[in-house]
Amino acid sequence: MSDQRLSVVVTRRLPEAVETRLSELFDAKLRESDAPMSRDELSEAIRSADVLVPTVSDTIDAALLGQAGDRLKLIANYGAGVDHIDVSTARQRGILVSNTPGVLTDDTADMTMALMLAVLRRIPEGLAVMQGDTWEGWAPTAYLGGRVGGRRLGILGMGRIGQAVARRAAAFGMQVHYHNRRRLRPEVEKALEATYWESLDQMVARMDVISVNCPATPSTFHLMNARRLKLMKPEAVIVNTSRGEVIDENALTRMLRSGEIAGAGLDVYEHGTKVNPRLRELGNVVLLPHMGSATREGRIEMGEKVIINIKTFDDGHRPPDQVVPSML
Ligand code: 8YV
Repeated sequence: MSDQRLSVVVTRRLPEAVETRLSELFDAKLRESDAPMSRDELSEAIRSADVLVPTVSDTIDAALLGQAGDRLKLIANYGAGVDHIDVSTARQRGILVSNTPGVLTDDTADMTMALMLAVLRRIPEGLAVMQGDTWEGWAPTAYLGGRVGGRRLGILGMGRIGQAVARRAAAFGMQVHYHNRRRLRPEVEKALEATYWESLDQMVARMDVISVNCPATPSTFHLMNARRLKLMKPEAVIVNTSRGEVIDENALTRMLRSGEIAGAGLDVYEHGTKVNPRLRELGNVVLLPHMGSATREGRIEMGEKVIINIKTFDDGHRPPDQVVPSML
């Protein structure tokens, strides 16, 4: 370990146990407010820190990185997705980037299933009736949804989270299909009982449920664009717990309104908190505020990963969860 403690700036409030440990190990500057940092605060942080711990709510772009000076050596992201960080520019400037993969896989996959069930089984409608005290009693034809078992699920992006969704979906009796940049190794594909589609168009056209589980990169931007959304069967639904940018939100909203797509379960949005207001008005969508990985356990484990990445770097090694542009 170096003699001087690393200056670590954390951009958001984190669970207390994580903040305590960060303060024990490093010269940690913790956030006092619940709000995200302003651009000015980020700019100050990036100039004064050896290590920055940002989250998905911070845009670490080339302009910001241009202000970094010589001090900043590591961006230890608190989260798995790094689409808000310009990893290539960071690399050019000799700044390492790390993330927290693995520890939010199961929680995000659970939420994917929760959204799927909520949309197919009309859970929000039932909830509204009970909360509004307007329930008129059981009826054979009331609140009929679609059976989950037997439905064809097409997973778009078969990384850790996609595979965790596949395992859950199989346990629900769904038929699992997937599209991915690279086909899985035969033994993995077999264990997941998943059918690979080289053509995303062909997969989309045949599925009952589409689950978006790929990261946001330039090549996945609007992968579900208007043309592809139109390929979906009118009775199909789409779920997204990944990143909003993968779906053309305006096109999806139009098609949900017109009934060309039966329903959607969304945890993430194309323009962050600026959710298309028309989406909010629809009865066939379930909207969540980016809470896919929001468990107490997961948030602590994310913090532990951040700490290991910083500590390993401080000890003179590469952080175990280093992200390099070729991985994206
Ligand atoms: C995290 C996420 O909560 O890890 C990710 O990529 O999208 C989230 O579920 C968030 O990133 C925390 O920074």
